[in-house]
Amino acid sequence: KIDNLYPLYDAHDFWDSQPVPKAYDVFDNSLIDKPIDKIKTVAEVRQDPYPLPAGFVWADIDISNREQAQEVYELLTQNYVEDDDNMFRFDYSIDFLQWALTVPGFHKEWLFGVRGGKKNRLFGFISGIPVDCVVRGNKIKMAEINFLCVHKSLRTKRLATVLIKEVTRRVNLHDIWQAVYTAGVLIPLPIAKTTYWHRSLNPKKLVEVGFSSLPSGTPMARYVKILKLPTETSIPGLREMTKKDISVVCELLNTYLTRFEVHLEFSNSEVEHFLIPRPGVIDTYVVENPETKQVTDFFSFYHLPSSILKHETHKILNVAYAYYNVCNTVSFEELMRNALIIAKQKNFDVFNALDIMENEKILKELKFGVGDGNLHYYLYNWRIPELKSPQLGIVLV
Ligand code: NHW
Repeated sequence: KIDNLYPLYDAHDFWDSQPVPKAYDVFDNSLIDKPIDKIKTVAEVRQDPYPLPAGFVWADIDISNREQAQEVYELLTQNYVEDDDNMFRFDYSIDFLQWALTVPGFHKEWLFGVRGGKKNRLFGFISGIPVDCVVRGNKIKMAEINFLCVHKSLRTKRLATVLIKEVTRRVNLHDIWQAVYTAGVLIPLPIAKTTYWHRSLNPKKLVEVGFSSLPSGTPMARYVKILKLPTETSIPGLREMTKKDISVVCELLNTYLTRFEVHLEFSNSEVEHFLIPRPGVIDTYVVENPETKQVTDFFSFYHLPSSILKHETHKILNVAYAYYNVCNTVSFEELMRNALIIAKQKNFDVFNALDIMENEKILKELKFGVGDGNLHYYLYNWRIPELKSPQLGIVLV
């Protein structure tokens, strides 16, 4: 029996019916590294969409279409994830949503929502994208599920469970039986619990909006000075990633990620999609040796602002999130310090990172502070023993 961190939890009417590990499961070695459900075929998958409450219909969303993307954007900016104190809410941009969802090989029917009311408005949304995930050496085609959202006026009516069942059905129709997802909430049962860390880049604004507080006895001027970064980067040959770097970066990334118990495997076209810089969405910088012209290291971060919900003048918090970072010729600390310098040059207020991969090794040195937010990682229909954050090599946006 393997003890897990979550021995007790409330009854979960929905999740208890799903192929996810339960706290009361006795971990038996013969059950590990296998699906939880019995093996099924596509022919056994329910053919019709799940029924919705009267007045609501399923609607595929063409996220490449500006108007439909705008509808998803509005649903999410007004109803998506908030912090525990309801001070900030994610504000994923339209460009970001299009980037995150129209990935190579995406299935248009995995991006859908629920419409209803007189104006046929969007009241709910969920998305899946196809990924190749490697879990403790087993390569599995999975769906990465994200952007589950139900309008605030329709909460606690079990609509989320219908969205989840429907996305499961649509994924299963592609002969895919596993999924990976993250959530702040604790449900049955995470493979790991990770923690957000924050590096203040604009400490004055962060204190003003209540994102952080001044350490007691420290005047603002001193606090600002402690957190000051060099204005220029220090790594020779650091430059933005371009298309000619795709195959080298793909090789560097895939090689690096094999160190972790759970990671994705990227194709060249996925590296092109996910890492080539896009204004307001993703930044990637490579280190090119000035003599040999070899690309040896890179860092990347994505742009995810939050709406500031309770401040008179500050309305948007500009947040960069660590994405994939690989170092070979410079120290990880120097690489990430350069990422912070670039983020500061680009006017971000704060740089966030999870304690996954090797991030823990540099967080304190680079003056990140631990946050109050946790992010749980989950696998659907695949059982593994519980992991520690540094064993995870996957970032969900
Ligand atoms: S996590 C972000 C989720 N979104 C938000 O937090 C936005 C703000 N909140 C809402 O919109 C990233 C609503 O509160 C939501 C719940 C929609 C969250 N994951 O409809 P009911 C993702 O998008 C369970 C999973 O009454 P609601 C990942 C809850 O435990 N389950 O609730 C998404 C309860 O079940 P239980 C969640 O508040 C992964 C049931 O929902 C959840 O009106 C999805 C209550 O439903 C969450 N974040 O709407 C799973 N939050 O058993 C994918 C609550 O406890 C699985 N619940 O009674 C894989 C599928 C594919 C498989 C393919 C093989």
